Amino acid sequence: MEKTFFIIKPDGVKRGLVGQVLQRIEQRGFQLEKLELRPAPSSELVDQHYEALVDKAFYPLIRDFMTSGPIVVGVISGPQVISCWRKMMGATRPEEALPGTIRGDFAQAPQGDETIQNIVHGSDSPESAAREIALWFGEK
Ligand code: IDP
Ligand code: MG
Repeated sequence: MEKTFFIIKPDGVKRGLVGQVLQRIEQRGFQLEKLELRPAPSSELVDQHYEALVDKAFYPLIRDFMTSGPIVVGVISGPQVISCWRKMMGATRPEEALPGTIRGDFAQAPQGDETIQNIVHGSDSPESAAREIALWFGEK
């Protein structure tokens, strides 16, 4: 069965949205394979997770945001779970995310800086899912 990796980012945990995000996963019928509350992740781990973005000018904002507090990490499985979870998350930018999506219903538009606080992460391909599951749940 297809698997994907997800994160409830620091804004989602801080704002008390863990239950509502997990409820959507369960309501959709996806199987929870792994689920953990973790302390704020290290910069090193976040850099590895976002290895494709570390050279972008805005990357320091992502690192500061992702290391700013506890997160929930998990693995879910189900038919076409990778693309379905990304549809459930909605567009990257809160102001573009449609109502009915997690980001469209819960993410607040940016106030002040260019940080995009958008509640959730989901792997974008089978290769990313395998890499991210190994990174966050694999043997050290
Ligand atoms: P995704 O989370 O929808 O897959 P990606 O393009 O993979 O979006 O970017 C990863 C994360 O990096 C986003 O969710 C967002 O938090 C942050 N991010 C992406 N683009 C920007 C940007 O232009 N400015 C600030 N943060 C960004
Ligand atoms: Mg992405």
